[in-house]
Amino acid sequence: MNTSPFKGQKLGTSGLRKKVTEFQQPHYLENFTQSIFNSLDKFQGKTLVIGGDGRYYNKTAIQTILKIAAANGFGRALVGQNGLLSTPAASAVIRKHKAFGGIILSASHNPGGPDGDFGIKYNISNGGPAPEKVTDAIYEHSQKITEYHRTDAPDIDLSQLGKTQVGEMTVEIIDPVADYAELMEQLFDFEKIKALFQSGFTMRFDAMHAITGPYAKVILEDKLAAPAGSVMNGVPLEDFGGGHPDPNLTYASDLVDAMSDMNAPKFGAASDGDGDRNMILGQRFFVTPSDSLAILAANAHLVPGYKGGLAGIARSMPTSAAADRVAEALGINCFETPTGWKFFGNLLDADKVTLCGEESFGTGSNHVREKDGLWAVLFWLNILAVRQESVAKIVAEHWAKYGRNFYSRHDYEGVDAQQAQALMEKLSNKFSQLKGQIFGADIVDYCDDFSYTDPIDKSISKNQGLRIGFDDDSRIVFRLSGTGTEGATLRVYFELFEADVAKQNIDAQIVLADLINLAEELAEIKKYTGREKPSVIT
Ligand code: VG1
Ligand code: CO
Repeated sequence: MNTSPFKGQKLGTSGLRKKVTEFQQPHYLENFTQSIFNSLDKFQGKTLVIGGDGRYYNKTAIQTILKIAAANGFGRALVGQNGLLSTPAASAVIRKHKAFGGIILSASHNPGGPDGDFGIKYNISNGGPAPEKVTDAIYEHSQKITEYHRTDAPDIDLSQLGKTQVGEMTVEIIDPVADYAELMEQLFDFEKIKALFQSGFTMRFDAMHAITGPYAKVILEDKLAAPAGSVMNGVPLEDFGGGHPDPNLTYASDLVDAMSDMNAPKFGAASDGDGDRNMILGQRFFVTPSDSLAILAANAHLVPGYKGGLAGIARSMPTSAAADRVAEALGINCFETPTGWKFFGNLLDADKVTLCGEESFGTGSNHVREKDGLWAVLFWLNILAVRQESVAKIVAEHWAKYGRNFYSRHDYEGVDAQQAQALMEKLSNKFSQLKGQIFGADIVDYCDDFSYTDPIDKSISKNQGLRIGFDDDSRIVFRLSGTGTEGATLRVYFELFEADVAKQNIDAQIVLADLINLAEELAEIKKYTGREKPSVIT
């Protein structure tokens, strides 16, 4: 068998993400795939789900992975037609077909194409991202791998539905949308949403030329009777049309423009490269992901799949505490986890939580074990169909009742990795002297590097972000991204709570200005990043 020296990579929040050109090196993908299988046990004869977000190299990688899976003894592979499966759909397929696990090819919101990014991620039998125990094992194996096993078989036709063979393994090409659409129909009131569209309600969904196009067309336009053209940029392209498939105010500017018009549709939404993120917009109105989670929780009783109540809510640490306030009102627990969906898995499996969310445009529930972009859109549509109010009104009423958690995230993308590391170290050293200090009118309540003990398996995850909190519940969080492929990305998160309705309708950047200035004072962001301002403000 072929072998090659392979420098394994410690896996970030979402598997291995690298430039396409790195994945194209001889034996690179093979060694990594074999390292995944080496870290797994007892999968002989079992089912593996494979699919990706359609980016450049997706199909090539699938052909290789199939041959390695066959040689390693998997009995069956379920592959999305044309190699497509959104991340949440892959999770749904793993669960429905009781697969051993799945391999998802995606670099999520990172740009694609021959010069873009590629990624590979392993999901376990619950449909969720491999926990750290597994990703650490994959890393260990990638460090010592000396050979991989590959069946010598011809490439298969990924476009034909039905069964075929790769060596001893049966491959089934499946409709990538069907299982997922069926699950959505079980959770949401499709009749009511359809009636909403038939009454003249308008929306725009921006698939950003990524994976959700086919899903959105079938579900929104075919099943729910949204007017033709409601889905924009709906054809998946290998390079996402040259765009950056990240649904935020900067990169989803087509949609933001469409929603800013006086005649804008009533509802706008976008998803990312692999379909697990969502951005929610009303007419000339942006809903922060943190608020979206809280609003879904507060209105869950209006949605068939959740009308029995929520077991609990979980949010990542940098996500605002808006959801905590809803949990408190509902008398349920709210868990605070590190960044990354894998930390929700145990809580969901143990029925401790029903809804989960991250400030990075991620929302989801116990229906799968990934965040789910279209699911969030359908959840909003279901609420809008029942309440018959505008997005802006629903949000304003929410703030009036629970208070508003002003929130913003500033990203400094692609900065020098060593400088970013130095910034974090210096800040961390300063932290020991900050507690009790007064800045403006506020006293530092706590400052630490977030550490998390999983309530179920008691595993500990350290160094999950530097945070400084004040006595008025405002806070700043500093983290380095674990998903970038160029240099480092510094993320700075700001939050401030305002109960007074009269002070809630102000621009967040203005309200947060003191905290933003303080972040600069404490961390010397301009000096270390060499940037005058963030690359993305959310
Ligand atoms: C980012 C987000 C995080 C999310 C992760 C994967 O990670 O901040 O909340 O879970 O991306 O999302 P980081 O380490 O870059 O901050 V996805 O849609 O890329 O799988
Ligand atoms: Co994603």
